[in-house]
Amino acid sequence: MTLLPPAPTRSSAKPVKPALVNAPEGADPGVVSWVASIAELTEPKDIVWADGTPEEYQRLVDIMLEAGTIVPVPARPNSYLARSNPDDVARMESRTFICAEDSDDAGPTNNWRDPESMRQVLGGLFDGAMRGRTMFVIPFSMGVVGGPISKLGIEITDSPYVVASMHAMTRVGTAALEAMHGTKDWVPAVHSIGAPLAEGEQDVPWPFNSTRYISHFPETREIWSFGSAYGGNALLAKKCFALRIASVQARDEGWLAEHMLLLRMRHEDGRVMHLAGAFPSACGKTNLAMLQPTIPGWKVETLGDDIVWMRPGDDGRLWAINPENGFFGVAPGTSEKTNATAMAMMTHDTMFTNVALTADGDVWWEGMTKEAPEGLTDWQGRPYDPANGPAAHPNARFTVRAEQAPSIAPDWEEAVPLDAIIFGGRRPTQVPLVMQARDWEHGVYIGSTVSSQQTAAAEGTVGDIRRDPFAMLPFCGYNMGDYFSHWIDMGHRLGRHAPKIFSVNWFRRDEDGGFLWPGFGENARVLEWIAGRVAGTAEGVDTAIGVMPATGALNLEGLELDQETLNELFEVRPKPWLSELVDVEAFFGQFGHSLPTGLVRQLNHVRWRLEHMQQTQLQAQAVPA
Ligand code: GTP
Ligand code: SPV
Ligand code: MN
Repeated sequence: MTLLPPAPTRSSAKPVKPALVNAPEGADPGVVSWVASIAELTEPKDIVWADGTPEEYQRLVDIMLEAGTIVPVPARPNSYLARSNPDDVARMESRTFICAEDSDDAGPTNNWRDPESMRQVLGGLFDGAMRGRTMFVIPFSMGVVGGPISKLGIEITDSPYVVASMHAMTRVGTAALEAMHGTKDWVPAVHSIGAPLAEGEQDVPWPFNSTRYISHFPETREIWSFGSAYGGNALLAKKCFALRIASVQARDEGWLAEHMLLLRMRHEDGRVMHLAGAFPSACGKTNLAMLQPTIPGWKVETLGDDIVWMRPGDDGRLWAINPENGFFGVAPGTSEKTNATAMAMMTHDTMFTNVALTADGDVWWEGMTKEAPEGLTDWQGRPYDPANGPAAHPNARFTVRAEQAPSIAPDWEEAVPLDAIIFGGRRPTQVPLVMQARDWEHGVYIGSTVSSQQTAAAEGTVGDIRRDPFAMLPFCGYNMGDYFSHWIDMGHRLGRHAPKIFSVNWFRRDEDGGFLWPGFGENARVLEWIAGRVAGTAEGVDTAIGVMPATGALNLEGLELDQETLNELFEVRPKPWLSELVDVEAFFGQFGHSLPTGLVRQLNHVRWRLEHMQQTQLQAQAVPA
């Protein structure tokens, strides 16, 4: 990695005093001079190097309590509620940029900016941006420090909320800093809320700037984020590094960085399956990762809920880790019924953001209980009035360390060999409950054509259906046409060791808008069929769009689901599917020459099968009874 000088500094810049940089003894000189250069640009009042200790966490909490950024949640030990500014509540995809030298390397689905002109813009914005504030330097490791699939980074930020969140989400501290000694292989990430404080100026509880730039420089592996303190905009280790920059590193180094959950499903008779699953934001990864099976014999162990890094091992198999250290999960919809594991892990040491507060000092959000309790305070700190909208923001979140999940696998920090990969989205029609790809290339086709209803995780109109290939549309740091090719190449490399690929859809609806499938713990039935397909014991039937469970192959015991609903869950109607392919073709078209021919072949094959189905008036052959 070459560390280019940061965006042009002011000509009047004074060198930063070594005392201000305040570097821990033994810090790599390259690290120290980079930190000094950022301090010179942003002019903080002081610099604190994060060590990741509980004492430091407590200091951050005290700072935030004092500033009014957080309030205690008395019903839960060591838990707090942060209320963000209503203009800073989700990822901002329209302000997320890939600054590759060549716009072709960003591709048609990313916002491209010329690196040089972006450096000019950032140079202006970051100039003096931290005046009057403390600059925190957060050395961190994604994956265990020194692990074979792990990577190092440093985030600089002026937001204590970001530092506290990074404590939970990554491995912060001295060990990571020491691992950077003598290497340039770490990702520099600079974040500022962009709200300098003048001498004597009173701060606000959630300072931010409505000018936003979440900028990535894939060639130099740099991240610069300005304006927002929320989630993926500001916790730069997460989407910015572990997906956008890491996907570029993965392309160059022969591995995969994906927006996926990771779980182990274990039967008491000894059967074990490792599964990774890509679903767009707020489409069920955390819930599936913590699933409590409703069918006897099975148990799910959580390995990760949002990001997976995968590398072929010496044995030819694909090995996976969760590079994160905690969960930044969607609160609304989480309840004892839907995700008892998540409820249990949030009983203490949790940072909540934008949830409601009850009269007796506990948190609440839509879906936690049927009725809203009396005397609620909404996420903006007002007495709850339904006329103002929901009590909790739809993208309200909880932040906890992974170790707090009762379902966490005892060996969750180690790599596991993958057996299956699933793709899913929110599709009210069309897409069946589950199907298997005929082979790897067909699986890549399925991944590349994932589409889903928009959720509140990013700005945009909730409910609009959009293509979100591999659930990576907002997170791929390079041209997605090249990304599809990289996936196809990975299949050639893995050969017979490649994980099996599936598509799932928990969100198909009936005519009245209700979900056809009960979801949550019942999804274990689908995972059981997938495990059976991997083991070669479960029956499947080939249909025009993929392999579906044969009659009787899906375990429906104890589930009250009538035949009509079941038929609907698996129904394949050629006409709407053929019109969907028109949309897929248009989507593929924008990639031009970078689209791998394998995907065109797959598209034509599916179309041919659907046309044949239409001509022969065949109904979907595979409807499990
Ligand atoms: P990000 O953290 O944004 O990447 O989201 P995620 O993919 O981890 O989604 P999460 O598991 O947090 O679920 C988001 C919403 O979908 C929550 O409100 C869940 O209650 C709901 N959900 C999850 N699984 C199911 C399911 O099987 N059926 C239904 N109907 N809803 C589900
Ligand atoms: C997502 O939007 O996919 C998230 C939340 O996991 S954030 O960290 O804000 O990106
Ligand atoms: Mn996510």
